[in-house]
Amino acid sequence: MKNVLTIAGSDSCGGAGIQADIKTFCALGTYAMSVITAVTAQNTKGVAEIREMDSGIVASQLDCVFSDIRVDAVKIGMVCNTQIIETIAERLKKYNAKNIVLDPVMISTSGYSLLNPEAKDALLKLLFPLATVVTPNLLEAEDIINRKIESPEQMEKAAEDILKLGPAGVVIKGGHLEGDAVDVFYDGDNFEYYKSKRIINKNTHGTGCTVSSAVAANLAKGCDMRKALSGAKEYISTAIAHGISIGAGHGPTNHFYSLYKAAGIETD
Ligand code: PXL
Repeated sequence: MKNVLTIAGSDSCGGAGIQADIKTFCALGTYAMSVITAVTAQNTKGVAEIREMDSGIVASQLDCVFSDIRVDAVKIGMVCNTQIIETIAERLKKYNAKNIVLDPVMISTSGYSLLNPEAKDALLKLLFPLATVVTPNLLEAEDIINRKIESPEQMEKAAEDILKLGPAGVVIKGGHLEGDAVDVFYDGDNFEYYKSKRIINKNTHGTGCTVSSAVAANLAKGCDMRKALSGAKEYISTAIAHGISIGAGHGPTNHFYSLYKAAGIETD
């Protein structure tokens, strides 16, 4: 079995962050480990409060995992601040981590800041160059390149610019554009398009976390990048189509749809 590590924040309502990542790793048949950067108090309606971990305990969690266990892939989500980013970058280099999927989490869908705005530079300078692939959504990509993206052509140009920051690959998730959900991947050689029908479902909490974790799990299992991305797209499409209606706001996606279905457990 392959081992996958998430470095991210905890989501008390279980749909995003660490919880989404662990569910995804397990659903895709890998062993899940977690380094927690922050605890968020939130539900389907939004974020109430955040406590960032100090960078010492982040370092210690990383040391414990990497000094003992083979890590086949790493997913990075919410990283909070410059000190935590510096710690993660230093440890990932020290341990020669591979298959690093970086989801540049900045603002939650409900509008709450998950990255100190002053830490954006550190995220781009220290973590982007270590990434096998970065997975911004349209809004995050706009924030990274400081301009609007309104068409697939502009997504390609944005992917070129983001690649210059040093990751080996970039996938810009176009779910926020109108029409089909089209993701654009670029690795400096070719553009690849990943299309899926838009699924109308309000239960989309944790979608970004889930996709990036699925890519990490697939890379850990030895898929090449194209297979990892297409498999992740397939997994998230099913998880959104069968999203779970809990709470008054945006419920989570359904990480274990196949398992629940096989067990005869009603989730729709
Ligand atoms: O989807 C971004 C995200 C990442 N990490 C945590 C979150 C969220 C969104 O709510 O709560 C912990």
